Amino acid sequence: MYSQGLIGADGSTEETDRFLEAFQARIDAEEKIEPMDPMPEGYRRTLIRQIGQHAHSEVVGMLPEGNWITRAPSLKRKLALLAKVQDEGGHGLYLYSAAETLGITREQMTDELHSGKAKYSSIFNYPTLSWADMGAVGWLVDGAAIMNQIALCRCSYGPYARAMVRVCAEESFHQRQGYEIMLTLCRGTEAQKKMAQDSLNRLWWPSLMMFGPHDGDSAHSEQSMKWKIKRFSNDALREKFIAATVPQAEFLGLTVPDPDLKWDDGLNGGKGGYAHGDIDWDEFWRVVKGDGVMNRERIAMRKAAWDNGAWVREAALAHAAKRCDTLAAE
Ligand code: BYC
Repeated sequence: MYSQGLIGADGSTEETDRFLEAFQARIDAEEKIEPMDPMPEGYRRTLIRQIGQHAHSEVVGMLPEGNWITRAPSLKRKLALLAKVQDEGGHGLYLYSAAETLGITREQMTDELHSGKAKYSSIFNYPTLSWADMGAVGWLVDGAAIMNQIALCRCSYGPYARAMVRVCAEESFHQRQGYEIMLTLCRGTEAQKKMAQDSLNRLWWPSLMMFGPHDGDSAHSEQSMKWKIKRFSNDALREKFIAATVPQAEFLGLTVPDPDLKWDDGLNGGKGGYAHGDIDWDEFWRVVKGDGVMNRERIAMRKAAWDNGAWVREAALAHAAKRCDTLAAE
């Protein structure tokens, strides 16, 4: 079924060149690529990597917020947070299913997460220290995720693009519930506003890191944009996020923790934009490579959840096998 995926592996024959050209023509014509379509091996591998990492991010992303469900300040807040965390689990499932259409199994992807071979978003290796972090995660982390994912709704690979439509609708609700928590805190007591400011101080820079390295240091962007897996570069999306989020911080009466941040009319060919300080890239790569504050704990929690759920998977498979036997005997 996936033998087509090997076309182009040696990159040398005329037939291969013709195939690659025809494939690129389909991409340029905005045709969606579907699971049974022939595709270059590099396209397939890039998608497995990105969709797998995206799925892992959703599932690991349940942990920092799951941590606060029992400590939510009211029943309504608890219900909203519970629903949000469940949504993230659902996003992980759509995405694992989309990746499976490319010929990798859920078990293989899980092994890669547990062994550290597959990455997940750096943001989830930061701790959530206060209730205000539930506001800041929704506002900033889901806000950054939407900025990236709206573009992925137009990804050239059909199953990924379609999964993103529902994910984006749910992320919009998440962003709003986060912003509303921030608004409530900022209109509350001095201590509550201070808590909100502290969250923004800790989560602003890690949220900007979610968009990945600068374009010049992004190993995959050029090819991924040619294949229309990615529609915008990492820096372009980061700039859009900053432009959308700074006015929201101002409305809250909070200060973005960047002394170099200022509006500059001359940026973007005269359209204007925010000039800002640079990310601490040493910190980014340290976290991405597994040495953030929470990396070890997050992976240990995921492994424990996988191991503890083994009996459920075994029971479900045994039930399915028995049902097949029964149907075959009828
Ligand atoms: N963290 O060449 P580049 C959510 C890696 S969760 C870790 O630019 P690419 C939510 C990158 O993988 C939503 N690693 O890569 C859930 C690559 O490493 P490998 C998460 C990063 O793929 C719960 C290397 O650096 N969203 O919504 O072209 C609660 C070079 O980078 C990061 C997604 O996953 C990072 N931040 O572009 C709340 C979106 N950045 O594979 C919310 C889907 C880069 O060569 N993913 N790396 O070893 C993407 O759009 C792209 O993969 C990225 C990176 C923009 C992230």
